[in-house]
Amino acid sequence: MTPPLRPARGLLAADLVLLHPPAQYDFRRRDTLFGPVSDAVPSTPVFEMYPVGLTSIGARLERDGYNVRLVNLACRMLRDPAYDVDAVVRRLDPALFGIDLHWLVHAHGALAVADVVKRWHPETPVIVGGISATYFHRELIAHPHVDLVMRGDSTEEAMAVLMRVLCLGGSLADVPGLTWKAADGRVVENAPAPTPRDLGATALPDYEYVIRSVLRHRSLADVVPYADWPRYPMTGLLTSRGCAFDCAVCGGSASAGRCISGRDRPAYRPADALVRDIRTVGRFSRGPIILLNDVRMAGAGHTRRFFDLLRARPIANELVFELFAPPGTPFLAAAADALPRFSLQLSIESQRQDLRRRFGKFACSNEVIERSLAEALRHGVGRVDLFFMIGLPGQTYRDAVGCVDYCRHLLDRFAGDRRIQLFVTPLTPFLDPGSPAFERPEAHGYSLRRRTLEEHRHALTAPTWKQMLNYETAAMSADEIVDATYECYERLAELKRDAGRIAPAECTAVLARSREARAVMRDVDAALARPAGTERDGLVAAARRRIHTLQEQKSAAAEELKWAMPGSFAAPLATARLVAGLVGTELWRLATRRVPLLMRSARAAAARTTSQAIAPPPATAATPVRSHSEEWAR
Ligand code: B12
Repeated sequence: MTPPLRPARGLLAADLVLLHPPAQYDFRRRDTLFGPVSDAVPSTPVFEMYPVGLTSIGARLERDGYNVRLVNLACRMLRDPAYDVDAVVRRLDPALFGIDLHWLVHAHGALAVADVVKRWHPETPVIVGGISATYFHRELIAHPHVDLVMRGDSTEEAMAVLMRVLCLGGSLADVPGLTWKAADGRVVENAPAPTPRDLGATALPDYEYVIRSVLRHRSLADVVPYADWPRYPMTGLLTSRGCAFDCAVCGGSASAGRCISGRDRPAYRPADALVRDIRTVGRFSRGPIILLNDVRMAGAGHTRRFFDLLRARPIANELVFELFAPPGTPFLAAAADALPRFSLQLSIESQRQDLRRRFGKFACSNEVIERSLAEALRHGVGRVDLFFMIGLPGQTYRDAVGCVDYCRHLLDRFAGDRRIQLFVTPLTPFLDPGSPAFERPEAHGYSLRRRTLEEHRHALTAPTWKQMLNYETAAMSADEIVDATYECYERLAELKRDAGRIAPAECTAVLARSREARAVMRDVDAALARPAGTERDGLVAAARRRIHTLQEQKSAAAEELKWAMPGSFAAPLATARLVAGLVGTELWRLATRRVPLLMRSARAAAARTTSQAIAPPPATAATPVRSHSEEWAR
């Protein structure tokens, strides 16, 4: 069907505005015990980091002359309590609004932001995309404020087609991977877009787009990836889309990729392009760069070329490698040879080899892991972060807390070498949709407490992370997962205190915080066990007030995860040269791409005689817009 034409207007005006929502929309008014939900990432529980792909969509569309503006609403709301989303959205007037629902933790925020957009711009189409949007596209399209869902893990080309249809004319039926509502209310699912085989044309993220966007919209705050970034500017680069591993609980695993995006094998960023991305980062940051997804998945030739290029022209930044199997000596030697400093992140998940095998990663023996650690230390690794997880398939309470004993063993074996950093976090809040365990819970020893998008959206308004959990395991109830988590936190803090890694006062603070969290959870449980009514609401509200204080104290684990940032920003001259170059390319782009697009768009608008509105959804299919106050008592 032919949607109404929405011509591109103005040299600098945005045609597409991409909004990144907070996980829970009204987090500034609602006290929630998020506990450890974001302890393993730089974000807060608001999950203010936007998907890297928003920048690659921006970069791709800008090549065709469109202007794409990115607004990290989550981060702005977090950093400024007075930030008024309604006022900001009201002032924007693009041809299309995009909202990411990449991570399921944004289920509440994404739909609430769609409501805000439609409040001020009822005629402007709203598109939602990302891994979770793809998985739940049928449920999502039934929402009255979602007009379009873009499916797939690589949507740059399809978004270019969609923008052409909206701004120059054409049919929505021609947009690959689009789920949309036809004029008669029918939901139409276009055939999926082909999944690209490599990422040669796609930098993830595209930092040049980000810098151009800052210059054009004169706002750094809109694109900051997480709240702490200005103080702690860590950068990341994604080395692939899709994964060669098939971890039981991962929504980005090989089988999840097939199930969600129809991807049959990973697409890699070629070594030359990856090294170019690293050098681009090096022109504005001297901080560490983390390479996400195991760079070795692309094969030995790719890894060799990667290190050869870095050796040929050395960089100044530390590289941090996320690895899914222990590194061997050749890899470590190459890294030590090519880089000024390198570090490793290894999520070994459990001290038990059989559980690791069942999980799908680090299936080797502990001895192999430890030999690899010894080699890494010998090759001068900067630090090695070792992660353990609670809530694994087949893992009992004893296994879960037993990881701390193994941590003690590692400290003994490596004589307390401070480069080895130890972390434990629960699988929280959700078992990922599309993961083998979500799709076949019984086979993997899980039972699901929630399945639909609406159930997850509702879970995100719960008073504590225990009610949010969407799963239990055959070996551990939600209560046990929570208890094991706090016991691990306490024991690990004591271990680190005994090893002289944290001050006694810090350990005491962790223990006190953990005790208070357990007590609040007990109160919430007792309140929720009562019959619904004002008494119950009052008790939950009282517990939420205690949570307010608890949430304000920062998590020790989140702080330890931070890297030292020696001279985080690059030499001013290098940055100035980069910026000057980008100003030049932006002016050239406006002249050679934007102006012709504006002319074509104006001609298309003049030629269009009839238009058809994007139909409202059929009344029966629509999910009613919920008032957020009807849920768990505030
Ligand atoms: C890299 C990564 C991260 C990075 C973040 C990178 C980033 N900023 O994007 C880090 C390590 C910080 C991270 C954190 C988290 N992650 Co993560 N992460 C991944 C990983 C390894 C790769 C993701 C990927 O391939 N992206 C590339 C593609 C798929 O996405 P993209 O390029 O960004 O976007 C394209 C499309 O998705 C789509 N799209 C996305 N958004 C939108 C919006 C619109 C409007 C449109 C049209 C299209 C669109 O178009 C884009 C361009 O083609 C996957 C596992 C895997 N192998 O897939 C997990 C994964 C995505 N993460 C996951 C989770 C759960 C998380 C956390 C919530 C974990 C936690 N509790 O802390 C946090 C959330 C952090 C936050 N938002 O603040 C789950 C998600 C499951 C689910 N359905 O919810 C995954 C699948 C697996 C896992 N368990 O780690 N993650």
